[in-house]
Order: sequence, then C-alpha cells, then structure tokens
Amino acid sequence: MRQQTRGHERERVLHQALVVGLVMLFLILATSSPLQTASPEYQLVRLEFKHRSQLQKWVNSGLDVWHVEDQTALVAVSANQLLALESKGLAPQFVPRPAVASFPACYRTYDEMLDLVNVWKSQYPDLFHWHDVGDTWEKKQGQADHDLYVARLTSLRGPDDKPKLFIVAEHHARELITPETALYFIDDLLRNYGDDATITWLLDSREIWVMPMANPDGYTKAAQAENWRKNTHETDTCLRGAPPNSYGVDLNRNYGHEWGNDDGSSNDPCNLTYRGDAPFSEPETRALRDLIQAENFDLLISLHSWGDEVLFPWAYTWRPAPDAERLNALATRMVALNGYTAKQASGTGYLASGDTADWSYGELGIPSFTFEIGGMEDGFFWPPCDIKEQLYQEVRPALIYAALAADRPYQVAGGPEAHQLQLNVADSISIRAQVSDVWTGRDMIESAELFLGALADPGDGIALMPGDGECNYPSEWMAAELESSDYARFLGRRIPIFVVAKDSTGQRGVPAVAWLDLRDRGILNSQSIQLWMPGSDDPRFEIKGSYVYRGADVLMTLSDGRVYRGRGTTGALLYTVDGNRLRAGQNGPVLYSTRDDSIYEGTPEDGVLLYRVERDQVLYAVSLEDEVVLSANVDLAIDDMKLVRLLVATLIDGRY
Ligand code: 0X9
Ligand code: ZN
Repeated sequence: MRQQTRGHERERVLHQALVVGLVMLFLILATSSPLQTASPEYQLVRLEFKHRSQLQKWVNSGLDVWHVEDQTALVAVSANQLLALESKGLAPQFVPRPAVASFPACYRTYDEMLDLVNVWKSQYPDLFHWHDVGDTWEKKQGQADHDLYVARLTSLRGPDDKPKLFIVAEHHARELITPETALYFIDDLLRNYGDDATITWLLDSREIWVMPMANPDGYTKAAQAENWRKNTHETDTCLRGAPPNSYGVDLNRNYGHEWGNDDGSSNDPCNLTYRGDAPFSEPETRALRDLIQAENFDLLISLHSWGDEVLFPWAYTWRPAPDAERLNALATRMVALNGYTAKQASGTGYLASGDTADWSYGELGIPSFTFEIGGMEDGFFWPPCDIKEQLYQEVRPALIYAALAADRPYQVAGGPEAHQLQLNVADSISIRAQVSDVWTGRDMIESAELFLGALADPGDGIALMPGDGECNYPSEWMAAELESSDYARFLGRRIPIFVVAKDSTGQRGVPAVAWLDLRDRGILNSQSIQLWMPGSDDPRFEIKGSYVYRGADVLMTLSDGRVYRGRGTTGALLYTVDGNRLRAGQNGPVLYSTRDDSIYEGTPEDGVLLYRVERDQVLYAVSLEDEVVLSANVDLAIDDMKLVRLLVATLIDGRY
C-alpha cells in the first residue's frame, strides 16, 4: 500500500479522517463483509431492462453498470441504490461478488512500473525509449508525484518514418489488467526481438507506442484495494456528497468529440461517468490529446476491462461510423484467434460520449479501438494472479495484428492473411501457408506471394500455388518449393520471409512472417575471405557470399555443396563438397582434405600432401600442379561471438 501525501489542508483532513474512521470502524464491525475497502459497499445484481433507453437511464443516473448481455445488466449497487430500484418495482437478482475484490499482490504498482522501466532502459537501450508526456491532476496540485509516461519501441533498423501503433491502458483506475497487459506487451516485444520473426520485423518496420498507465492517481487508489474508476480530481461536493469519495472525472468521457451529451456522460461531479466541466478539462486527457495529435498515430487501441470485446466507434451514438465496415473488418481480424467479440462500442448496450476512440477516430481519422479485456469468469476487475498472464496471451494476437496492420489499416482490413506459415528446410526448401478470408467478406483467395528478406511491392514476390491445384475457396493452403537461385544470396544468413495473400476483390491482408534460417549453409554475404598463394602479395582468390571470385570472374559456387566451373550452377560440375571432403565430380582429380587443414592428392591414408592452409593463407607444401583443388577450413567470426567452421574449396587453374 502506498501513502499519499496531501500538502494542503492536512490538519483538517486528519481531523475528518478520525471521525470518518470511527464511523467506518463501526460500519465494518456492524456488517459481516469479508471486504474492508474504503470504497462504498456494494452488491452485485442482475437487472432486466425492457428497452435500451431504460438501461441508458440507469447509466446516466450513475449506476455502476459493469456489463450488459442481451436484456440484462450486471450492476454494482449500494444499499441505497438497491432500495431505490426495488421501490420502482424492479427485482434485482443477486450475483456472487468477485472472490478477490482487492489489488492482487502480483500486479505492478506505479512505482514498480518505474523500477521495471529502469531495467528495460539498461537492457534494451536501442529498442526501448521512455518519454514523460505530462503530469497527472494530483501532480498539478502539488500532491502525488505522478507522470504520464509512454514507451516507444522500435529498433534502429528500418526507415526513419515508420508507421505507428499507439496503445494506451488504464483510463479507468480499477481496470487492473490493462496496465499489466501493456507491461507484458512491452516486455514481450523487447524480450523476443531478435528471436521471434514477427516481433523482430515489427520493431524494424514499426514504432509501437505504449502508455501503460493513463490514470496513475486513480490507479494508486485502486492499488489500495478501492473500487475506483475515475481520476482523483477532487470537488468539494463529492468529498462530502453521497456517496462519499465519489469525486473524480471519468477520463473516458472527457475527450472532445461529441463531448457533453447527456446520454453517455454526466454533468454531476459525483457521478461515475462525470465528464468534467469542459472537454479536455483534465491534465491526463490533455497530455494524451497532445501526444496523439503530435505523433500522427496510424492505429490506436485503448485498453479497458472487462467484456471479452474489441469495440470500434461510435460509442456516443447508435448510428454506424462512416468507416464502420472497415473498422469492423479490422476488429474482426483482431479477435479472429481469441474468441473475443468485435462490435460497435454502443453495441455493448449503452452510449458513452467523450471517449478516447470516438475522439481519435472522429477528429483525427485514426482507426481506433477499445478493448475490454477478460470476462466475468476472470474475476471482473480483479483477475487473480494465476490468470493475469493468460489474459495477456489472449489479447496478444490482437495487438500483434494491429501492429502488422498499422502501415495501411483500412487497406488490409478486408484482405486475407496467413495464420500458419510453415517451412521445411531440408535438401530442398518448401513453404506452406494457410491463407484465409473467412473473417469478413469470405471472398475467394486469388493468389499468394512469398517474399524473401524484405517485403517488396506486390507482384515482385514468388508465387505460391494452391495445394489442391485451384484457388476456389476463401481459405486455401498455398505452397512453394524454392529454387536454389531464389535463396542463394541469403546463404549463411537467417532472413525473414513474408507471405501476402490477395482475394478476388483485389484486397491484400497483413503479411505473415517467419524466419528462413540458412546460417549453416554457405557463408555470410557480408564476409569475404581471401586466399593468397605462397610468396604472392595479392590475394589470388576472394570468396564472398557463396561464390568464389578471382577478380571479377566467378570461378565457382559452393551454394549447394557442389563446385562448378563457370557461373553458378550453370557451370560444369567439378566436385562435390561432402562434409570435410572433396569428392570427384564429372571432371578433375580426386583430392582429399583432412582436419589438419592440409590438402592431399590421393586417398586420405596415403595421399600426397600438396598444401597446408593457415589463417586463410594457402601455404605451399609439396608441388604446384597445373590444376588442383584446394580446400581450406576457415574460421569465420559471426556476430562477434560464434565461430563457424567452413569448408571452402577453391580451384587453382592457370586457365582462369
Ligand atoms: O464505459 C466505458 O467507458 C467503457 N466500458 S468500461 O467498462 N471499461 O468502463 C467503454 C464502453 C463502450 N462504449 C459504449 N458502451 N458506448
Ligand atoms: Zn474502462
């Protein structure tokens, strides 16, 4: 628990606290509640409504509606509210309250978030950037020292001007799983950069901005086991009002698009959905507004809980947004793998005006979404420790999809994408992907393309073919077998590969990304090895990538273990490199190399020593034939760390 320091009126508050404390002690002793929260006691009830206007009236009046399902609302009510409802002839059905309505110990507090940030700063200085973008209400008052921070995650690689995804969590204080989800996502991206193909490519090609706590003042109250929703902007009426301690502005009603509608927000400072006295009256929403405007985000997600939903604008009206179809298509793809429901925000049953997504979409045109993480069975606003990571894992595919879609959200919205990308790297390399347009549209798959190394323009990739011979379904397995010429230039490297699919309406979905790992084949493109002949000042041979050069002439290729005379695989096959040995090909003498870096002519046992290789240098040993094959074991340092032992065969032939 953290203690808040209140600078002004400390004495008076202490006095009041003493009186309030005695009253509360009495109340706690008088009730048999296992909970000892400072927030007003509540009961959870189900209320049936006949028409949505009735539900809207409840929300507007300040009832704490947690969720709506069909014609039933799940509502947290105080004793007085319960009496008032019953007096109107309603019959609330009691629902067991959450087992853990407090702050689970495994949840990170504001200060613990800052500790974590220090670790990330030192471990990932090239990927993790932490920006202070404003103060909270309490900081402006000279109370708690809380800032609004945003993480910017991107690698040093890729273009300067990368598409940007913005994720903001915890407008609502008690929605504890949302900062956790944001922190898990940051950690996931940092930890898996370099290992996971999709994440590596995303940080190379995107900026992912994450604000884990948009309401640290409120969160600090929530961390004291309080059922707190709003920020902590104090107003005198509500400090003394009924219910007590109901002050604060609902930050998700304080944004400036259709702000002030009485349906969907309240002008009563004690109401749970109090919108503030003007749009952006709160420092938290002002900081967010300024950040969102300055950074020109391409896609925005506001994390809330709970409901197992991905919501898109509008929230303030029942009417659909101009881009409803494409927003729905994006939301539907985000939930494709996790069982959440995609719907318009007001489709949750009630209107909410002045929320983040309505503003960022309505005023700035950013495709914007509200996630409602978790469900009733997950502990309402207080998911227990043992499932919080699982809740993140459920949301993860949606966040990854959003990051993939950030470069052209509306264009990929209706397109098909691959949800499986499988590689088989053996003697040959084959690739299979299941591409689907079943999420919305259900158009036939028309084609799919494979890109190696980098995503290029449509049409420039390698065509994948339908496994069943024909593209005639909205979901197809597509496959390709690579030619060695497709990947020869990537030998010795691990590269990302991409599959992009197109449907019969011409829409292309997001790419699927995987690694193609050719690190144990050939040598690095960036590496070059030079071999000298004894007594010579100039290197006789130079080996780059999988090819052996002498000057500008290509002598042979090693790309597939075979040695050719002439250009690449179009030359005449001379030898086959087999493990540590050279075997005869169509032409040439039989020569053997051994592990002591010596080259023999004849059998390994009784061959005649021809050459010895030391540190890339070919040392003359016995005799110089007119035409011999040398092999050298060359140590290459890769990434400063690993040593690769490489068999390099070179041809010394006076005719070249
Ligand atoms: O009411 C809200 O601000 C959000 N729900 S929450 O339980 N996290 O507080 C968003 C509600 C979605 N919008 C509408 N119902 N219109
Ligand atoms: Zn919320």
